[in-house]
Amino acid sequence: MVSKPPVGDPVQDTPQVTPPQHAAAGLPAIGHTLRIAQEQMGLRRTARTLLKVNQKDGFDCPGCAWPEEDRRHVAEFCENGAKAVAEEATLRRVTPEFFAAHPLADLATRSGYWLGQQGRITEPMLLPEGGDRYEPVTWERAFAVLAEELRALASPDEALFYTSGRTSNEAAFLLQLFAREFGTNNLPDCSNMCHESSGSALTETIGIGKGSVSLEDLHRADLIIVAGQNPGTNHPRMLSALEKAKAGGARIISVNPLPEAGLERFKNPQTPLGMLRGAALNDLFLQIRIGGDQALFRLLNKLVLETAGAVDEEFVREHTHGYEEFAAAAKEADWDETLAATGLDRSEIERALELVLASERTVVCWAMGLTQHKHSVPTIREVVNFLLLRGNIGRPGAGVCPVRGHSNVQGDRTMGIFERPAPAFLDALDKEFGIVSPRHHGFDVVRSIQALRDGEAKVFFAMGGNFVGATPDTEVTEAAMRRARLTVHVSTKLNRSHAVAGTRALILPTLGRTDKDVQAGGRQFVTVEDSMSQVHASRGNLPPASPHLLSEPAIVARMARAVLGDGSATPWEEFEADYATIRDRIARVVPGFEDFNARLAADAGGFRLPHGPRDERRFPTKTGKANFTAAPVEYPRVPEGRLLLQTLRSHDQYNTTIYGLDDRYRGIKGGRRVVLVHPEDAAALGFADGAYADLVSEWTDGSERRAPGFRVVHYPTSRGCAAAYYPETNVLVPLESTADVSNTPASKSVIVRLEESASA
Ligand SMILES: Nc1nc2c(c(=O)[nH]1)N[C@H]1C(S)=C(S)[C@@H](COP(=O)(O)OP(=O)(O)OC[C@H]3O[C@@H](n4cnc5c(=O)[nH]c(N)nc54)[C@H](O)[C@@H]3O)O[C@H]1N2
Ligand SMILES: Nc1nc2c(c(=O)[nH]1)N[C@H]1C(S)=C(S)[C@@H](COP(=O)(O)OP(=O)(O)OC[C@H]3O[C@@H](n4cnc5c(=O)[nH]c(N)nc54)[C@H](O)[C@@H]3O)O[C@H]1N2
Ligand SMILES: [Mo]
Repeated sequence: MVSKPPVGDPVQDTPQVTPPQHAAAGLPAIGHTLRIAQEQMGLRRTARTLLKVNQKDGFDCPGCAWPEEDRRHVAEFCENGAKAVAEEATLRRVTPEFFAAHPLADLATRSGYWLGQQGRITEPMLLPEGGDRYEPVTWERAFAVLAEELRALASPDEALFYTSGRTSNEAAFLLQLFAREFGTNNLPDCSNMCHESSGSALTETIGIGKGSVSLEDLHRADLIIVAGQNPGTNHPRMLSALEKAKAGGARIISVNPLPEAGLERFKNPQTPLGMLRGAALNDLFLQIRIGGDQALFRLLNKLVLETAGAVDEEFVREHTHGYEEFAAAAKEADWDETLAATGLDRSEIERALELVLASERTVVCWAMGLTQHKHSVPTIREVVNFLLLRGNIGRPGAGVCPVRGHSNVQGDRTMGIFERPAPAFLDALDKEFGIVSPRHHGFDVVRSIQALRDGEAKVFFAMGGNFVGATPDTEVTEAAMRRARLTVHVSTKLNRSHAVAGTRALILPTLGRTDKDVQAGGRQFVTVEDSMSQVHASRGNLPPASPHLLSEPAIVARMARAVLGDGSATPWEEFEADYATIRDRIARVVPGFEDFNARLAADAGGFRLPHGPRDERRFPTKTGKANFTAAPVEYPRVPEGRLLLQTLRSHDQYNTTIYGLDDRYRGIKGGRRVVLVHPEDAAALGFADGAYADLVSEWTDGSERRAPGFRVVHYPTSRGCAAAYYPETNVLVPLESTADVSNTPASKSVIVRLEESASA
């Protein structure tokens, strides 16, 4: 295997701007995919990996959580999935020599893009107390350090175990088991920053925090509303499902402050005609103000209530609770207030209502545009009200569709990665393993940062992800992390979190999805759960990036043995040798996984987990029915001269992993420090296109945060709103600015002012 040399820091942020595009995918996407893949992997590896993505005998794409079609294409991946694969299967390597040449202080000056471009980490590394750089260590020593620090804690609750959503079911199950045997529910995860608001709202209203639709339902829908989601970049394979739905007669409404190219027109790379012409997807584009969605759905609900025969009365009577109170609140919805909150015209809302009333089967899809606001939970509850009114849950072609991010973020939750576990789950776990799990709740992401900041937590362990890169209030978070006694990152690649270390720090390099995993019990596979509750196997086929890597399950098993020692009766060694033995335990603890191994053996495509509302209109809520709710309508109030900033993804990134400096569909090239502002707002604030501005956020306690040097781009976003990329703008999001109930950072509503920039 030929390693490629690391690349130098190419980050010269000089964005070039051309008009945004009006169609997604198609030929440029394929060319782009192959170029990136070959640069990282070479030709042979490119063919070897990309043909195995999402195949039944292959690995699950490490990109998004969108499900696979039952009849798969030869190439069942998209441009951005291919980039995620190439990023992991790269031939570049980060070796002990690399760490010798780059002290911590040097790593801390590098961009996230540069760090990621250095390649796969090859050996475990330790930053010793007082040391200025990471040094190679043996795995034995690494686990001994972990054991030393964890055993020295005054309470197990001084340890934090974070999980990012790529972790397999098997590794996740072991990690939560270890944490609970150790004695804590401190299991924050990326979900806390992502779909936690969806989980909170859905669990309360329909009794389960997961989506209720399958791909088949999307194909059969009459109306699909896509609110607060940019599938052209973040879930490109969803566009095929939307195209198919349209071919079957479905209408699509997109609700978004930005005109996203993927929702305008889709050029399907899997079909020849699609490549040429493409299909128009959107029937109606509601260019909403940031945070206006609850008001929009509330008014639509009022209008449905006022239309004779529009409410599914039988469904409401048989299956729901709280209708009267909700209907009374909805009747109060006010046109003028709604128009102010949404920035829409009356005629646009009337057109939406026509489409809603014409549909017998409606699906609402959403992602971060709905989940990352102060009032996200009531917003999503209002979406549920909207669907319940016309009986659109638990019948074919209809339902709720929160579109998940990370490829196994939903599975990790199912496996018990949750700081507020259900008592029934802990009971089953305790019974199976003869342990006593703590019953008090643990810390979520934001609480974990506060605990580190305040000295309440001292050991931070991350199963993947980039904690300091992904979390809000970067300066506060980094200072908090540096107070830790020990920080530990189980990682495939370098990122910012490795450069922000506690007194001691460990980097534990691990196998990725694409790597072949051989243990004492032979070749292993793992399992994942997609956004539509389908559980299936994932099997890597590449020689691992280095002979020193351990798999994630192996790392947890060895950590558990080192920390718990003879005190644990759990067969950690057996779990490490043969993951089927982990699945046997999952089968006995987690409902829906009965005969786990046998069912996987029978069909590598896996099985769907049960879902009461979807399968039999059974709603496992406190009332035993689907709950209507009646929260007051909220929307952000933005002071004069300020903008409401959303922090979002470009086309060339996967969360904090930056693939390149372009955002092709939005017409941005060669730089990421851009802020998209409506031309008239920019003019009113005195910023020409091409001017440079500092973004200064203003928080209710009077504090301010600054992100300097953003090129102003005049862009057709909704009035009063702005957009800039994450993670560069995380510095602007106050730690305390979170969603009510779910505590998710409000990354999509940051009040900012623009100041002329000194650093053009
Ligand atoms: N290639 C790629 N794929 C990814 C990821 C990636 O980074 N790169 N990330 C993965 C992860 S973890 C996740 S969670 C998903 C994220 O998938 P998305 O949620 O699509 O990601 P964002 O870029 O945050 O886009 C938010 C969208 O919501 C819109 N929006 C913002 N505020 C509002 C609002 O108030 N109302 C409405 N109606 N719309 C609003 C924005 O304009 C934008 O279109 O993607 C997953 N897939
Ligand atoms: N401002 C703002 N902040 C946000 C968001 C936003 O929209 N705006 N979105 C939020 C959302 S939705 C999410 S999900 C979070 C994402 O938060 P995280 O999941 O923590 O972040 P990622 O950038 O996805 O993590 C990337 C790192 O994961 C590691 N990695 C990759 N593959 C593997 C693997 O197979 N195993 C292991 N062990 N490690 C691996 C690599 O080292 C890589 O650098 O960010 C959140 N933060
Ligand atoms: Mo996410």
